[in-house]
Amino acid sequence: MGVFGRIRDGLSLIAAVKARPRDGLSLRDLVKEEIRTVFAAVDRPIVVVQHPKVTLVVGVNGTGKTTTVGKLAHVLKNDGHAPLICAADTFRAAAVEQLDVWATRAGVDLVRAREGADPAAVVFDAISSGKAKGRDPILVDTAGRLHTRVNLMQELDKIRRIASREVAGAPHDVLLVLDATVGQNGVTQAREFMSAAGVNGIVLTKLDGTAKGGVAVAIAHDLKLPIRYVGVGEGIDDLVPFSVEEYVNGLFEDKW
Ligand SMILES: Nc1nc2c(ncn2[C@@H]2O[C@H](COP(=O)(O)OP(=O)(O)OP(=O)(O)O)[C@@H](O)[C@H]2O)c(=O)[nH]1
Ligand SMILES: [Mg+2]
Repeated sequence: MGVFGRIRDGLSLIAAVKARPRDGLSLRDLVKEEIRTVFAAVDRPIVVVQHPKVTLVVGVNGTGKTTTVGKLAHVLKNDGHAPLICAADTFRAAAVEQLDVWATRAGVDLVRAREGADPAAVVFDAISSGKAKGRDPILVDTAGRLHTRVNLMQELDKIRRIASREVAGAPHDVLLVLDATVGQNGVTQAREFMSAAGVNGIVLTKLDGTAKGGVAVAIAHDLKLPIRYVGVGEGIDDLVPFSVEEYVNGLFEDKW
């Protein structure tokens, strides 16, 4: 599949490329330049007025939320931060156990509650514990949910309300974890979670497979959301900050 196939939703991108003066550049270079422009326009830093920073990780079932929280704790710890993981997926005991394994791997503490507890209450506990122990940021893993499940979306709302009551401006970061293999469906998921859960950034997982992640351009272009990290495997070192250059080169890896 050619690059234009991968960025189907980027039709206006192609129009923009056509409108550009060629200046002797190849079509490929013009497209690359246009894609860089799209990402540059949405690259804005997160302002944290009050600490600890609270990062909420959300998304539909099985996209890689829990794995991402574990890897992210590892990345941030290596960067000199002291993260704390909060297990706000209280539906299944197995979910907390899975996160516990990741917390141990990353060498960070986990705040958990009994199975079936109110996720917002666990977030409250984690923020209190973070404040008391000087942990920052608080990384909150949540249960997978479809945006159509009103009660589950209200649960996210409650988590957000509690967080903002405890720390001004929290949650500072609401990361939607998207499975790159779902293709352009990701745009729909992102749009829904953006309006229902205040998503302000994307983590694109499973880019180690065949997916090229063309959806990233569409999300940045259509929804003005930045891609913060990409998941490139199941190991602890397999989360990397999104790099526009690597991404653009990846899109153009094969001949077209
Ligand atoms: N290859 C690959 N697999 C990944 C990546 N991220 C997550 N996975 C795998 O995807 C599966 C689901 O990951 P989880 O982290 O449990 O997903 P989740 O979103 O927490 O799932 P729920 O809590 O059930 O909604 C696991 O088998 C992970 O190992 C990635 O970047 N690459
Ligand atoms: Mg999970």
